[in-house]
Amino acid sequence: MGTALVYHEDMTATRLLWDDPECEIERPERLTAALDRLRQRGLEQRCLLLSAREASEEELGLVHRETQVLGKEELQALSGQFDAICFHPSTFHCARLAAGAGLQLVDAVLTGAVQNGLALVRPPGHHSQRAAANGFCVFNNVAIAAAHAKQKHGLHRILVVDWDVHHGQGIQYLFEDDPSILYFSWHRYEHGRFWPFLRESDADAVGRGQGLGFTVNLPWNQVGMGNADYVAAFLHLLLPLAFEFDPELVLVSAGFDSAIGDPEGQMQATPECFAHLTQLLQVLAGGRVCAMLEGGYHLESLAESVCMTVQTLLGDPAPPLSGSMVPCQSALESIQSARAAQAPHWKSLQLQEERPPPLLPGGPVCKGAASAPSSLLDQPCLCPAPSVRTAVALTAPDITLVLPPDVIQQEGSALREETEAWARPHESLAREEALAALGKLLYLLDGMLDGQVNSGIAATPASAAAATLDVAIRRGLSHGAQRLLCVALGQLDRPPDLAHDGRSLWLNIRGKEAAALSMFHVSTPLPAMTGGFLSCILGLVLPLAYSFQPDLVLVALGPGHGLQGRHAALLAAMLRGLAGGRVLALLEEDSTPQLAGILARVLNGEAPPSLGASSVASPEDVRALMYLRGQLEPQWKMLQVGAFTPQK
Ligand code: X5A
Ligand code: ZN
Repeated sequence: MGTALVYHEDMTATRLLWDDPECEIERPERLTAALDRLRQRGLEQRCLLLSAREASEEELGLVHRETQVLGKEELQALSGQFDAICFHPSTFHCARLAAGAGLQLVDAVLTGAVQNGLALVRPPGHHSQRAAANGFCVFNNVAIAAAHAKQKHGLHRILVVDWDVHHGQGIQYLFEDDPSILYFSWHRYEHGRFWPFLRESDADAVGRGQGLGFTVNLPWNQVGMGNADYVAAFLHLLLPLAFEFDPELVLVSAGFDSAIGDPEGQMQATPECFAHLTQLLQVLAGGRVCAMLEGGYHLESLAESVCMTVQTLLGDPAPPLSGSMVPCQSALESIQSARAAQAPHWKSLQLQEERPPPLLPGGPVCKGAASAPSSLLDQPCLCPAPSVRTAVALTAPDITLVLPPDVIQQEGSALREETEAWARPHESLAREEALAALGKLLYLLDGMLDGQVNSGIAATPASAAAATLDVAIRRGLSHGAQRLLCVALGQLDRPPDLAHDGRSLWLNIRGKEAAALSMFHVSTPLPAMTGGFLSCILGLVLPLAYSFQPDLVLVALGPGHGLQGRHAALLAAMLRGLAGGRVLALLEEDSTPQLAGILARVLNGEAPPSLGASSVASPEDVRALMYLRGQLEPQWKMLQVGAFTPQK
């Protein structure tokens, strides 16, 4: 399907003509630095290049009251009428190109010409208001694109994610009473002491009238927010609402002044974080994501972050995040206050705002903070990009029909003697079929551990699923994986003699009750409905996984896993954010080719199908989640959502 890159070099023309320390950071080099880096990395070449066109008067009129063309001498005087604006003779042309680029991108995505894309534009847009330029922004590119998607394409639900470090108050004002546009913005706020110094940037501004709950503000009250804070904000605030909203299109106000090194933002998130944010958004709206550049003033950080975003739009797996994944106290307070402000308007937040239930009686208490493998967590788990993104080692011949051309069908098997040696302790692996399947799995796993293959799918007879998984875990740990995450669905027991040494984290989703037997051995019931499934993924699986920072993920759909195809696809798509996408899915041999096909496509970078309007999590699902959160939060910090202290 592809990724569009919309650009026009004319947008480098507008620049500062007089001294102005506030405006000087918004320079033409922002675009050239980003574009040069995209070229250097071979990313531009992989995109569909679209040359930006000017937006028409009528298109600008979707959002703006009137536009005027001025002579040069009037520009400086006019600039003085606005906050943080410096006009140039070319500004209007550039601004019309910037707005036009957004329109082209939305058209390309909504007509199916591409799956997603990025518009590399100047001037930025999200501060611009109906009749006022503001904060380097002339026309509100994203708002115009949203209005156009509604008017020309008939869309009813558009999610706007504003990850720029400033509050896009322009977008908020334009859509504050519009329930068809869910606007999310995080921003440096410092209790109102940071530009644009607005009371309405705080978490309690939630929209008005019909639009109540469709404005979501997450104010950062301290600088220095990093990867853990940003990912936590997505998992615990944005994504629950976004899934409930079920957008048809995602627009991103992609400002990179929220990245490390930026003089405006003063934040700490590394460029890789934007790969993760992008990947997390790609599970929405069938993957229809249109990103438009907003701020970003540190050229190096900007260029890298743009590359990360484009690379992820192209379907490459996100590189592992560096640094410890522990959100800071101030971030947790902000996330909690935004959740509290939104809770009246969103079912997915309501149940979770209740007091946590007491610990289940008689359950074993989780211990393990002392055994947290801090030294292991410091080790980088970097591997060069594998030549094969996804390989499939299956026996069913009709699988080829549903696979994209770049997914490799693996023929090879591990050596017979070696396979037998691994199988020996397991009675269930004695049968020829089981042994043959194990040989294929071992070969695939070795390819992944050697760095030739990024992700894969293997199958096993149902009767040998547990034993095969046991071998896969051991093989992974003895052949290079430092930290292995195993997400096991259905009747699969944790290998009893697997050490609790921090090198593996076992998460079983099935079971009748939630239990944390140690911080590395967690079970939770499989929720029946979509709402419960989503809160399990966002509230438990991903926070555990992001805290653990695995370098290999096994996801096993064992006997009685009970997972629908679209749910399995979503789980795989989201687990792909871990371990640099090094994910091995293990299926039962009699799984449908449809299931294998959809998992292969998702592991290969395709968007999972959207889940549609979701039901609410059941009280039992919520109880299980709250219980495990209470048990595990002290060890796995990404589970924290703020404000609630687990009972000791
Ligand atoms: C788009 C953007 C920032 C304006 C800052 C004014 N604008 N001090 O990042
Ligand atoms: Zn900004």
